[in-house]
Formats: sequence, C-alpha cells, structure tokens
Amino acid sequence: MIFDILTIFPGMFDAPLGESILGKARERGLVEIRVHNIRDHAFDKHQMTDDRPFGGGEGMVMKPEPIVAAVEAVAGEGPEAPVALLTPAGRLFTQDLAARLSLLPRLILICGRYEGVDERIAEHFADETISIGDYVLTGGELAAMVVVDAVTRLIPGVLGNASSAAAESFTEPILEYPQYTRPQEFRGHPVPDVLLSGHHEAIRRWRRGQALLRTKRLRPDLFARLEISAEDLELLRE
Ligand code: 6GU
Repeated sequence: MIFDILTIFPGMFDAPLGESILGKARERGLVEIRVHNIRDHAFDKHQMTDDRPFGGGEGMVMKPEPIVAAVEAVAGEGPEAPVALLTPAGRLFTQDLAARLSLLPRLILICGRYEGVDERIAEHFADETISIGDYVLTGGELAAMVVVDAVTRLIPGVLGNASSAAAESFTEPILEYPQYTRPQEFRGHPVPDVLLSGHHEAIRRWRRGQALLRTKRLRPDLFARLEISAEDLELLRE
C-alpha cells in the first residue's frame, strides 16, 4: 500500500515512521510512505499556503490552490487513490475505517492545520474527512501518522502473520484483557494466580471476564454494542 502525505511540515514525518514495525514494513516493501511539501506547490513569490479568513476571525486558513496543485501532482504517480482530509471537523477514525482503508492500493492524506482549511477542499476535492478523536491537535500531521500506523498494521504480512485481520469484517468492540510478564511479584504486587495455574480454560475465562469488566467500567459506549453471551453474563456476575 502507498500513502501519499501532503503537509506544510514534511520534517515531522522523518523519524516516527522509520522505527519498529512501521520501519520494517517499509523496508520489506509492504508499505511505501511518500511525504510531499504543499509549499512546493504554492504559486506566489512568498509561497503562501494560508491566508486570512473571509468574514473575519482569528487565525489563518489554508488556501485551496496549493493543496489541489499538490493532490494533482501526486495523483498520477501510482494507482487510483481516494483523498482524505485530516481535520478535527472530520468523521471519527475507528478500527472499522482503518480496516476498510487497509484494503486500498493507495491513500492520499492531506494534513490540515487546526485553524482550518478552505472548505472547498472537503466539499469538492477530498473523498473523506478524518478526525482521530475529540481533542484538538495543532495540525493533521500527528493524526496522519496515527492513520498510517493503524492501517499499516492491518496489511497482510506486517505483523508477521500472513492472514489479514482487516479481511475479517467484524472486530468485537471490547477492550484488551490485562497482560503480565516476569517478575512474578513486582514491588509487592503479584501477578494474578490464575495466569500461573496452567489451566488454559480458566485463563481464557478470566481474561474474557477482565475484558468485559474493563469495557463496562471504562467504555460504556462500547459495552452497549457488545453481544453478551450466556458465559459472558456468568463472568459478569462473578
Ligand atoms: Cl485530524 N487534526 C487536528 N488538528 N486535530 C485533531 C485531529 C485532526 N483529530 C483529532 N484532533
């Protein structure tokens, strides 16, 4: 899969996408991440990429022409690709959307700055708007990295297993169960006995119960969407 990232801060992408699983996936050719400077497509002598908002108000707004020029310049360099604008005013990024995006041959991501991007980009030139959560970042760059990370780990081969988690259309909306490793006791805090018992069935049930309880407490919104089995009910009562 190819990611084309359009940004006025290309330097932000230098280090973070070269390490660990993402770095390996790139080395192995499973993903290609290309970063493009929107400023290279600015047309005036000062290479302006933003301007004052029509109607007045605080902050600056990203101009449409350099963004569209950048999209058009990269569009030809590879397979057909949808264009997503990263903005806090976008559609919420979920595991579901990550799974759908991971099936694409290529994705073009436009990083907006937080004050805003001329609305004609979202309206007429982007196929999708994406926000990564209900908080405000200074720009879409970190959000783009989040999207690249979450999508890349779903590409077959990236996590070592050849089969695709993304191909499975359904991911259960539940939080992970707690994990422990050595030492068996750390500063007076022991690992739960059941994990040392060797009883695989008891461990499975304990993990399921912990995941259910944790989801119920911390994420009632997810818990409400869970399909609760008879065993789940039993585990929740314990
Ligand atoms: Cl995509 N951009 C900005 N600036 N802030 C955000 C965001 C995006 N998603 C959540 N907060």
